[in-house]
Amino acid sequence: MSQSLTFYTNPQSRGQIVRWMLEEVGAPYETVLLDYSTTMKGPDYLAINPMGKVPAIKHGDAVVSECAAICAYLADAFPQAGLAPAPADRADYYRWMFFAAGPVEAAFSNKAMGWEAPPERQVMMGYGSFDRAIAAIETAIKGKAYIAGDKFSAADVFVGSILDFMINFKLLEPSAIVTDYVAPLRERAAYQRAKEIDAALAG
Ligand SMILES: N[C@@H](CCC(=O)N[C@@H](CS)C(=O)NCC(=O)O)C(=O)O
Repeated sequence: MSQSLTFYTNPQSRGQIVRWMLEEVGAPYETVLLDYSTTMKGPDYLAINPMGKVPAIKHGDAVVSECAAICAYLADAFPQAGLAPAPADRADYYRWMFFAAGPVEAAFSNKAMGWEAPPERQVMMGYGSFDRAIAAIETAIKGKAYIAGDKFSAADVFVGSILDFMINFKLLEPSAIVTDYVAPLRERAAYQRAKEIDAALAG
């Protein structure tokens, strides 16, 4: 018998990344909707994610939080979906997923707050500057449909979502390189299903 799969989210959150991944995986899952100020900070959910943040998943007894970790976990837990390269071919897959989850996330968060390190301090910042971080991502996607090898993977769900998010929140004016990469991802049936589900839940 397959293990239960529960998705903890709020439709207006980074949970949209995991919703897209879940729709790509295609396995049945139950959604638990949480409210920012009440249920997300209640003891039941803090036992799932002590940060009191969404998203998180529970798969059988395994709990995973952090969007990138959830995407990578689901790709491995459901190999039949074909969303992770073979272990020997995961250099770009790990590299760019971790880069987007760490340095790029920090770069856009700081930008959203209106802050950037002065040039002489950028040597200390994991992302250097916002523009440097985006330029690095562009080297990985230039002229390519997928960021890791020649097949769509969880890395495209995560990196594509981060780019999509920055564009939607007007933190990034997309270059032709970024547009050429993101536009076909937005056409995917699973992406569109996920967005429709969250839009309907957000009301
Ligand atoms: N690093 C986390 C970030 C999760 C996060 O910040 N979620 C926000 C919504 S987008 C949240 O739950 N905020 C509620 C709070 O901090 O109280 C991830 O990638 O999953």
